[in-house]
Amino acid sequence: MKNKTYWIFALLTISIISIAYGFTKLGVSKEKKEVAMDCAETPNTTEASAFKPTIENKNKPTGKAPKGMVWIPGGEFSMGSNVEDESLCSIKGVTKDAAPIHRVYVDGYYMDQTEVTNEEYEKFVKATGYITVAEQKPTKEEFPTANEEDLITGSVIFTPTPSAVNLNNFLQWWRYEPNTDWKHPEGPQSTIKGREKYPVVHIAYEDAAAYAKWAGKRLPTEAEWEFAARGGKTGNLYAWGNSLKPNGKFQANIYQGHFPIKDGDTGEDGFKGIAPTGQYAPNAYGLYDMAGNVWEWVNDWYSVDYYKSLAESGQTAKNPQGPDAYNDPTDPTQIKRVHRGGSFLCTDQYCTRYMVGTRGKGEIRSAANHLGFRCVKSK
Ligand SMILES: [Ca+2]
Ligand SMILES: [Ca+2]
Repeated sequence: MKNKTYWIFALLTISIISIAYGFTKLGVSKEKKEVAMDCAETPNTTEASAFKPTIENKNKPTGKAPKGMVWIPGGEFSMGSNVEDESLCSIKGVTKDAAPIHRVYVDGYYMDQTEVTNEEYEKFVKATGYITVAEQKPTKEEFPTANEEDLITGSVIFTPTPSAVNLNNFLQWWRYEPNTDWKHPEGPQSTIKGREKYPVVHIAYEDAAAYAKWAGKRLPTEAEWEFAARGGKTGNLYAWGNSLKPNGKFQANIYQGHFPIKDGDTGEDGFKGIAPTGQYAPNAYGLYDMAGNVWEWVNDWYSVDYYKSLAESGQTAKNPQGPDAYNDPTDPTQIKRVHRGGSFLCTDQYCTRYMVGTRGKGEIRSAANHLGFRCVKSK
């Protein structure tokens, strides 16, 4: 597997993977990366007071919401996360890019209730003939040093390891698979037959944006995504509340068990791997899977210090559109936008980004089998 092609694409896709697991680059010590950690189910919430109350707008549009969408009233809220809360087991500060908590206002909008599904994406492709990035042959311009025979279409797939591994190198459980794309989500022999209601995956940023435009919608800003995910509540850890398993029941499709080994995912939440959309209760706005299942593209450039700059302004940020440019010092050559919500691979052993205030990031032309999107529409 570790031939030249593999590494070319490992490089191509490194940021999308590091998003979900970005702390691999944050210098976490080896001792703390041992897999069988004893993680608290619910992180410390004693500092939640940094959140001020959410104030929803009162005005509502007349008429019905577009099919499959719900009205999100917008308003003023506290955005971001408390670094001390957003821990990876005992490793603090892994999501420091989501701090500090700062005040934001967004206008109201409609939002898709679910992640965009395969059948929805198929309608778009049939109507337009659109070809996704994963289906496009990589070019010499992108990879000037690659051999011609190594430039093949494909995407990245999670591949469990045969046995326990140290979690310091995500390339152990991700592989570039040729001829893999949204129609072949688990590899060239797989299809989306029977997966019509599953979220579309292997979607790069431009693939998501193209669908949104065709549908008369757009991708949410990061602020819109988080306002919606919080469901009008104030300062919760999750889209549904502060307990990961209220009454002992999981509320999202994430990962339980020993990550990332073969048969390690116990599926205690009802699903090993990806699930059809809408299998768990919606949040207070009627949105499904705002935590887990697949990561979701939003429109903002990723900048590690964007929240800091908004907070330092001392003002409520009005309809923030993201920073003017991307900035990720851990990976400065990769052009990235933000992902939100975590995926079916997020676990308290390794990626807690199903927490509602936390952030992900991804190289804009990279995709994987845990990355999709949903759309919004202005009134
Ligand atoms: Ca699961
Ligand atoms: Ca999701």
